[in-house]
Amino acid sequence: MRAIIKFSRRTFLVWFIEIFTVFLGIFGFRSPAKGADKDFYTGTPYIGKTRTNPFQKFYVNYWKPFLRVDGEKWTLRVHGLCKNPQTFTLIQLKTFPKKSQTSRLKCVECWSAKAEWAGFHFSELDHLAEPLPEAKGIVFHCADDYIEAALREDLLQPRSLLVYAMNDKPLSDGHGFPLRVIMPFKYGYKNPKAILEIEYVKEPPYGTWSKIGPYSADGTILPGYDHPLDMGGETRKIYGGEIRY
Ligand SMILES: Nc1nc2c(c(=O)[nH]1)N[C@H]1C(S)=C(S)[C@@H](COP(=O)(O)O)O[C@H]1N2
Ligand SMILES: [Mo]
Repeated sequence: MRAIIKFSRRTFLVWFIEIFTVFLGIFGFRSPAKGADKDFYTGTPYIGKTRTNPFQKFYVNYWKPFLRVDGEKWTLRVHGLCKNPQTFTLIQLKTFPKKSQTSRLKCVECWSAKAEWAGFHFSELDHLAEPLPEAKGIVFHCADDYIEAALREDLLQPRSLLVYAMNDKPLSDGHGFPLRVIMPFKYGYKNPKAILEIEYVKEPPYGTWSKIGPYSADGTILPGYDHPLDMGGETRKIYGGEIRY
């Protein structure tokens, strides 16, 4: 009974936020810049989600439609509290030692799905940027105006990756082309997609979701339940941290 009450309270909150955000969208507070010649990713309208993607086991969600990233023109800007602010092309990032791992992405809304991710370890970039001693946080600025942040310490964990490939293919626009974060011990919202900038800051600020919803700023996966879509969505008990099945 308790579980049912909790669930419906959460459902109510999620619904409330969705309706509120669509309302903001309608009144133009954050509509995407319009332009006939612009190529927008509109796979998900305002925080909507879809499963019409190549890996049907994942939901895809975005904060709002955004200007599709052109991989040849895209550069990752690394700046903020570091000695060597600089930009990297995708080709340059691909010269870092390649790391891949199979890990599960768990959304705080309960579903999860698993993929093989490939990219590089954050330490490669961090090393070149030379953060100042006070830079404990990293902010990710994404193409859809989504913002997430992490402790530098968490990004330096061995299972945290910056990835450009999923299941042996370049990331699709839906899953975060050209570059996203994978931190399997954190909920999905701490895994920002379509990253444009990485900024070193003193302390990680609240991200897009934590600012408006009941999502902790830290985002570590808590003990509770999971509904793995690749296992038929059956309810499974989880113990907190990275899900290992
Ligand atoms: N840029 C951006 N990254 C994002 C989001 C977003 O809205 N915008 N949503 C997050 C949330 S809530 C989840 S659950 C995962 C979903 O990842 P997927 O779309 O690859 O399944 O992406 C995360 N990264
Ligand atoms: Mo999510």
